[in-house]
Amino acid sequence: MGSTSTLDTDAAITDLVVSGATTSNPEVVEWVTEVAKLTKPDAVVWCDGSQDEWNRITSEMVEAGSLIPLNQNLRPGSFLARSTPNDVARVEDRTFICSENEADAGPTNNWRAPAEMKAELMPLFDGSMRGRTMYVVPFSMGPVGGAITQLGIEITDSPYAVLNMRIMTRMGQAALDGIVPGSEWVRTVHSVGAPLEPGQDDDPWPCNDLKYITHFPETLEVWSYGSGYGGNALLSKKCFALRIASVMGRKEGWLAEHMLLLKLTNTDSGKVYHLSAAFPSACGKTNLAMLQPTIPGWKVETIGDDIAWLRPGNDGRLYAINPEAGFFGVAPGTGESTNPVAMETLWGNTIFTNVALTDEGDVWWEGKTDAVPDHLIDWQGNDWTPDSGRPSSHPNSRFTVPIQQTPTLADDWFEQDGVPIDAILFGGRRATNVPLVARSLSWQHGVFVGATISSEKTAAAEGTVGELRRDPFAMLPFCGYNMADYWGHWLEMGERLGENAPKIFQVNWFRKGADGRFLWPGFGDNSRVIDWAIRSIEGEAPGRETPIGVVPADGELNLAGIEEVAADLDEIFAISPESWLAECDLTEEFFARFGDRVPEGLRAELAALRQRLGA
Ligand code: OXD
Ligand code: MN
Repeated sequence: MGSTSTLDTDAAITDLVVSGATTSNPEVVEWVTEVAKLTKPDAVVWCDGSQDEWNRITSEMVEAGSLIPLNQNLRPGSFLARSTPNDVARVEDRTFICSENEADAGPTNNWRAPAEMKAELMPLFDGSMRGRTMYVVPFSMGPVGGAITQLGIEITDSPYAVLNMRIMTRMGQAALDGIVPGSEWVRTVHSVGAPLEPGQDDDPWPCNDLKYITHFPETLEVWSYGSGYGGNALLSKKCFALRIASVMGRKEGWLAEHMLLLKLTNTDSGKVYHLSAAFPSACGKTNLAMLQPTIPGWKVETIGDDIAWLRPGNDGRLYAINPEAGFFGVAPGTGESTNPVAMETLWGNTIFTNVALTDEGDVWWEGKTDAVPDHLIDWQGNDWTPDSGRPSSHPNSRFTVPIQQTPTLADDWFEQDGVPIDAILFGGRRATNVPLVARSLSWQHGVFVGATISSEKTAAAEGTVGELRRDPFAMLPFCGYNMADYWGHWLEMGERLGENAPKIFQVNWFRKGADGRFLWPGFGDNSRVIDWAIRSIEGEAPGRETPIGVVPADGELNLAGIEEVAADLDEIFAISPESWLAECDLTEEFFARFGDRVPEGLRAELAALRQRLGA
């Protein structure tokens, strides 16, 4: 291509961007122009988040064969998308933190120098949107103008990503209007990496075998290439709201966490509490976010199921928002019996991805109902029967649904400046050692607990203290900087909050008995644990001190209606000093990975724990 034609192309592209621009902020227009000149789309659309826009994009995608409209009587306003089998989940080995210094990414992240990564990426993005429409998606994480809220823009060539972003964020003109010259906002660029030649037929799910999910925390940028799926493509979620935001929070004195948020109302006193909770994946976070208590005395309402941003307020307490506006939940295992609230939430206006299609034009997945349909079209578009010998839906199949459809949504989700947090729970999936609940002895001890959360991988590991997978704060794949510095930031937050700091609890719903059976019923009965935690904060359930924290004293845990569990309480709360000391050795090994960046306070907690265990 000669220089004249490049100039012509650049001028034409600039015109495409500028003619449709819905902001006069030159910083935004220049950035969008720059990305368009690089990626060379055929068209540019500035999204406004309207229903008309949704209708237009869904119609175009149905026409193109990328979305299947579901039966409007059974699942109004809803669609099914099927990805290709090589694009079904987050790709952690292709996820990079590109800080200037490798040590700032830390040993738990893949690192690349920013200039080196940009040099590798830019040739891929060059022309990557040819033959496609480039969408400019402005979005707000949190209520526009809120004290904890942040703004961003995603540029994407995936209409599927646009639709999902409209559900998952407050997307549209109000967010764009909030991005004023000189303000801080996050720039995210996404391309499926599948340019089209003139006349070339498109794939229903375009993507590239080569994938890059890259984060530039010092310049607040995300560049994602090659995948159209979930967290790889909806850049507001894990990329911005966790990896980039965790770095912003450290610099600016707040926290970006992989936590659900709950509102609890004591129906006798009317007193309201708020709780946040971090759990690694596959620990029932969405179920807890939609908890239906099995004991009287509490009303439990949902604020968030995945991400919380927390910031000290003017009164010195820690305030939290759910920065998202939708759920991107795992479908399999979500069902009438396990999570009726989620099933009600999914009545319509939902995008389903990689689940099965019923003969009636509705969706189905493993665990949705006890009865299994006789015939389905599976997630790959093939006939399926119960004898097929394979699941009908991909294990990581998803629903994307507006949070405002949740029947148990708390009005607090709308709170402009968030809600004050009373308690923080840290949970893992542990068959052994970790009791049902224990209150931390101090904020510093609670940070130690969060830093050492672990799960036992397989049944083979049961009964031993080996084979622990550490997932500190459930942030292992999501912390945008050195995990040890992150622990230090949490310790500093505690110093700043002082007396106002929320109380920290360790929980474990998954302890098993010597006979291999789960000791605790879980699900709605987890309300009994929360009930004890709140009463312990109020001083009504002082508990019993053990080496690892304060556990419920005899009679403090409400077991009305599940009296049979009383027989297992000794096992549920058993603390074996030998096993715990062995676990301390593993913690020391784990800390050693971070060298001298581990905060002194956490080393002190490890030493104190060993001492309490009688070492
Ligand atoms: C998620 C995850 O999808 O944590 O929320 O992986
Ligand atoms: Mn998550």
